[in-house]
Amino acid sequence: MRIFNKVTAAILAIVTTTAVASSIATTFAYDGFSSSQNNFINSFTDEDLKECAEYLFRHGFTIEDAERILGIHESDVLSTNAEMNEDFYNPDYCLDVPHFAVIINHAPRFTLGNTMVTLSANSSYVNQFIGHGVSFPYIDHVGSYSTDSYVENDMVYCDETYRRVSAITNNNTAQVIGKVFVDVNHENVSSEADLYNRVSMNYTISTTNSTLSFEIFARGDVSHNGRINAVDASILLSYLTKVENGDPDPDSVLNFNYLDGDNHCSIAVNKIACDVDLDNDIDNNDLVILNKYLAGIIVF
Ligand SMILES: [Ca+2]
Ligand SMILES: [Ca+2]
Repeated sequence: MRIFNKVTAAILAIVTTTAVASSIATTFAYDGFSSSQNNFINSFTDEDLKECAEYLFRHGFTIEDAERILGIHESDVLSTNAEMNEDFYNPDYCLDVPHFAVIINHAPRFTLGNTMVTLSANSSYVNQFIGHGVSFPYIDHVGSYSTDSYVENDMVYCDETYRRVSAITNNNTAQVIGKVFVDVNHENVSSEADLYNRVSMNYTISTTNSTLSFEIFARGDVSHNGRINAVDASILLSYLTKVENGDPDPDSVLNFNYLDGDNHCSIAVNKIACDVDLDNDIDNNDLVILNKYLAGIIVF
């Protein structure tokens, strides 16, 4: 209930901002911030929220940005938290933003030799696949990657080949090994769940100790619940704040359980979704871009 609690705290805080800011015992003046910024920070009683607000001001976000990202003006925030048993794939509609398939290796330490993955779909549902290398989950990875997209008999395909790609030493948690852009034909795909069901994956792997699977996410949907809103920005903000502050387990904010009782490798999948600007890294610019999207300044 981590994010839910934060957002709840944020909403409660804004209701009583003036009174709370002037009376709570833990009010501090933060070096380098304006009095308005200090009042905003001190409007939160939750220490994690204070740190998130400080992060935003250190990185040049305005108070208006901070209010939006922390969910204060999002009336539907409380009903859109994945930790409240949201669907993993929304069954009602397909978001009109770019989608990506991520290929997940469930035991990366055992992956040696070549791994070959083919995604396929009927061309009435997917116009094309475009493969992208993913480097940051596999720190210190070695090996090579190639991709090939083609069309045959009303089917679109994407062949992904990973040669001698090895994972972090002794790392045996699920990792995303690759990312593929899924060019969705929105006229025929009815929902996020429908899109997932229209895509198939086959693979071969050189060892028998590991398996692969795939998931599909929409750009900006960090929580993978089929909605893009302040919850996603709040999760990304929490992750970035924990990384910058040296928290020992920043990945914890990306870990969710969904309506079907599975967490769907949520840390691995959601971490890829945190790369909102698609530059193969997770940093402050991802939050800048997501904030601009939420403010209606840009579209994905
Ligand atoms: Ca979301
Ligand atoms: Ca990025």
